[in-house]
Amino acid sequence: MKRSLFVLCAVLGLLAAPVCAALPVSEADYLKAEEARFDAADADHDGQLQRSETDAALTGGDLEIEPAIRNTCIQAGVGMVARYMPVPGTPADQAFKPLGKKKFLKGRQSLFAQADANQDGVVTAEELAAINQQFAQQCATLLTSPEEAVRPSPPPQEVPPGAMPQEGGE
Ligand SMILES: [Ca+2]
Ligand SMILES: [Ca+2]
Repeated sequence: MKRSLFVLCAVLGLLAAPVCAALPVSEADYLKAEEARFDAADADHDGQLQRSETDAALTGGDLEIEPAIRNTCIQAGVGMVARYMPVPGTPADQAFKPLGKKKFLKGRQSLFAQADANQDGVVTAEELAAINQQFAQQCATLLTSPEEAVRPSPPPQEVPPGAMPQEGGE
């Protein structure tokens, strides 16, 4: 884990932004920064990201997914990147529709929630490394066995009557 985290930071470090220095990040700070990144990427200021603008918004940021992993996920059709950073010339690219700010921020929020494994409202460098690993495995699996992609998620676990699960905390 330590080693892969170091490699991740080293790779991201080469791409200029001191990504790992920004972690841990709170959800509010993250979304504020992402909104600023959306505005910067929206070159023609029409509130939507056209095809030429999405790469700038969906790469970089505090919760950057390692480029090699992201590319695997694009090929596997996973996540916002697959839809809004499609491979040029592919059917997904032809079907591209501009990405509005609300939808972009919703996607970023969902990435944050997924990365925040212990749900304390903060994503640490360790949690970012873990989510990278998770995406790497998930996307590689989908690429090698595409039938997994259409399998519905398992039904929620049944709770025996009378056995009330503990909710929340504090
Ligand atoms: Ca635009
Ligand atoms: Ca956390």
